[in-house]
Amino acid sequence: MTPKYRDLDLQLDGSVALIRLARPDKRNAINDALVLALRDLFQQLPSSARAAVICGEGAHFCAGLDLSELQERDAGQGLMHSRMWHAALEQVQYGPVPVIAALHGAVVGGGLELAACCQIRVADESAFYALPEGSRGIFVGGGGAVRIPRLIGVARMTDMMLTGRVYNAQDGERAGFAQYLVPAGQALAKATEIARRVAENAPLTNYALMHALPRIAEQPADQGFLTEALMAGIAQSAPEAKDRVRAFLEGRAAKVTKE
Ligand code: 1HE
Repeated sequence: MTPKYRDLDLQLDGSVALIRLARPDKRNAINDALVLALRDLFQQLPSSARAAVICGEGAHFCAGLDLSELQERDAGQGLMHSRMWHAALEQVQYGPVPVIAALHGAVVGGGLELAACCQIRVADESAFYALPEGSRGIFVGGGGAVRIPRLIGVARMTDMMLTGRVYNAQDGERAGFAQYLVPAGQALAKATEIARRVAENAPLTNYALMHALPRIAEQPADQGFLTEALMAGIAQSAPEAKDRVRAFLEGRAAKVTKE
């Protein structure tokens, strides 16, 4: 039986977990209950899942933080609220399986912060990206200050927050928000296709890509080379890696081909 969460729907399709933000009346705005549900869901993902897709119900992926909960918090409560988002989105980024975000409509504020912690982003032509925090008199608090510059650079993020600039889907793909751009209405299908492909990888390879690569990228080069070598040694020692290499050498595995 799959666990149940309020405003968050989980379905298993073979080895792919499909996770849907399900608050369409509020444009999937993320309130405290939903951020905690995200944390719990990723902590308790069924072990049969080898990849996940996250998408939003209705016309938008996610309108960000639920602004109706942004009451008079003092500085300490604001700090703890942001740390709660960090803890939840940490479970998404460094959870058990790679996560592919299927983006459409608004991908804004905390919704963009959620998208930014997924390993792959697929956007359709209706997607648009913004950080309205700047206009609301607040700051990002869901890890966006760390993750978004790694996608698009500090200068673009600063511009978005200072001026309220909105990126459309095409410009957003060029800027680095999404790795794939598809026609309107096709983001979920493409994300699911990618997730099925990712689910076939050796689990240790997926683990290395999720947990080692982003950390290696943050290390000084001499430490990064050593971490890479340790990860490479572990990955290649797995029986599954040996089987896959043997299959190629014996002509039983696909070659690399152009699209
Ligand atoms: C909301 C929210 C929300 C919609 N919190 N209730 N995020 C923002 O500043 C984005 C604010 N939202 C919007 O700009 C628009 O709603 C959208 C572009 C996303 C969608 O527009 P639209 O015309 O489809 O919907 P709508 O009519 O604006 O909204 C429908 C309902 O959802 C309406 O409630 P209703 O009771 O009047 O029907 C809206 O109030 C409600 N709604 N967005 C609460 N965000 C960890 S820190 C992160 C900090 C942030 O994310 S700040 C950025 C917040």
